[in-house]
Amino acid sequence: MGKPLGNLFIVAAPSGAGKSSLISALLSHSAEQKLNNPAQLSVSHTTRAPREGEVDGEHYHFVDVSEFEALIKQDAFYEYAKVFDNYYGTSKAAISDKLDQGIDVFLDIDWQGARQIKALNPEVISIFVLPPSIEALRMRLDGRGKDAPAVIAKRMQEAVSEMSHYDEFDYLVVNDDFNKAVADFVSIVNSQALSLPKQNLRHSDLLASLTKK
Ligand SMILES: Nc1nc2c(ncn2[C@@H]2O[C@H](COP(=O)(O)OP(=O)(O)OP(=O)(O)O)[C@@H](O)[C@H]2O)c(=O)[nH]1
Ligand SMILES: [Mg+2]
Repeated sequence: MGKPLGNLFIVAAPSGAGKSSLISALLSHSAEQKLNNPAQLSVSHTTRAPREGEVDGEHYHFVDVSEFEALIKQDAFYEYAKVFDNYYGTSKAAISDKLDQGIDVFLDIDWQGARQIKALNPEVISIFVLPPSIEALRMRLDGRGKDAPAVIAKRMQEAVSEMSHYDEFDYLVVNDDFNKAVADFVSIVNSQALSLPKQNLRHSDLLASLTKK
């Protein structure tokens, strides 16, 4: 099997950096065909409880701890980690099929998962999203002033600990101006699709006809 046309992307960030909004914006660019490949977000498994409005199979596959541990035993995960007291994991199913079909797959995972995937697949492209300042992050994590200072302090501590891993990633996007950050994201994604090996796959007929003597 040669290399697939699709690219696998990891997107990680501290809570409050705006990762989910950036990924949604990217997926709408995909829907508007502004990307070279179609894009899909991989749906992880988690043992955390669904929040209001979250749909099983869409936001996550919600499972209990024993189901999750059974999946670990069956070697069903590409990677998994405990994040904030809950299990989260990316199942192997569907990722390589999608890449073979020319779909770019995005993994919204933490730094622990990013490390595991990089070790298994050096082709993966990893992007880390950062807030523009520590004050901006604090404001975004403040919970609109409704949460106790200790809760906010814990969130800040977790965010700072996630950010300490920024140098394990290939690309950094600073989310100050949102539209600029989306444009940066699109640049990273499109540039991977335009590399010689990918264009060779995508345009094999064209290249053959253009170079036929
Ligand atoms: N390793 C790994 N991490 C995951 C996976 N799925 C989600 N995560 C990470 O788990 C963390 C918590 O995710 P959620 O419980 O959905 O909470 P959230 O509100 O999205 O949290 P933030 O995005 O951090 O603000 C985030 O950093 C996710 O990127 C997974 O399959 N594997
Ligand atoms: Mg998130």
